[in-house]
Amino acid sequence: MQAFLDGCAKSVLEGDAEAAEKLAREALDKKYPLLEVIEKGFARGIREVGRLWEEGVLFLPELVMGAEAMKRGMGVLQPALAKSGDRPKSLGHVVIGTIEGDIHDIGKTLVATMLSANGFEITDLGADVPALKFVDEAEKKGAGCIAISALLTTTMSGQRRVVEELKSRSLKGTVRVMVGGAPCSDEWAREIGADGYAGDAVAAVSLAQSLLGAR
Ligand code: B1M
Repeated sequence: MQAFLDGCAKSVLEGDAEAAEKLAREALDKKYPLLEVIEKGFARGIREVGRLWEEGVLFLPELVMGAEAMKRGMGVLQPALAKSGDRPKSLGHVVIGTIEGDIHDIGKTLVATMLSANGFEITDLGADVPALKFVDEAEKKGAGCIAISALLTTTMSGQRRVVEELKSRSLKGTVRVMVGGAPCSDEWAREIGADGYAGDAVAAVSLAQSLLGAR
């Protein structure tokens, strides 16, 4: 299994989208645990790409190729992951997206998939979503939770704007807010008045369950 996970990471590190897709199909055929394949394989690869890029070893085109390979693999795995949960009834409605100015959507989509697989109704607004749109959509859909992803230190302040907008519409407390993404933390969530922070997709499911009273 470790050799297989290393292969997944390597396909992303080398920006080889064809290899990533082939490995993802192999994971399905061999019924490997999909979350492990994503987190310990493909996501490990993309984080390594990010680290090497930060160190100046890789350049932007290589970062983009790594992300493309990651997305090709995820494109195969995500539909299967979404089907893997049994969903007797909705545990609550979550409006999710990546905040304005930020186009990083791989982690957000993984979180959305896991929430959906675990029984939550999801409205996925995509990436680069204005703060007001999160609140408009939550109001329109009667959602109990807004989940905001931010991967950039320059965009995370948008999460605060969502909380402020909920306050100004007297919805704070009625609509709960969870934040996530690499620069976020428990401390940041407290600072901006969000209801919680989740560090990965599994933690996001537990947090949504507790925020929406589903356990
Ligand atoms: Co960008 N990028 N990027 N990038 N990129 C980072 C985030 C960076 C840390 C890289 C680095 O320097 N090491 C850095 C940010 C530095 C900072 O702000 N301090 C960075 C930068 C600077 C940039 C650009 C500015 C580069 C440039 O153009 N000069 C640019 C910005 C574009 C923009 O958004 N406006 C940019 C562009 C890109 C690509 C387009 C090439 C590509 C994104 C492709 C895409 O998403 N469609 C990309 C990538 C791939 C990355 C890294 C390498 C990997 C991100 C990723 O997909 N991880 C990233 C480095 C890193 O994160 N280590 C980096 C895999 C994913 C499964 O994990 O997203 O962390 P992650 O999600 C996790 C958890 O965080 C959590 O659960 C997920 C699953 O476990 N989580 C949540 C995420 N959202 C959550 C929400 C929740 C709960 C949990 O509830 C609300």
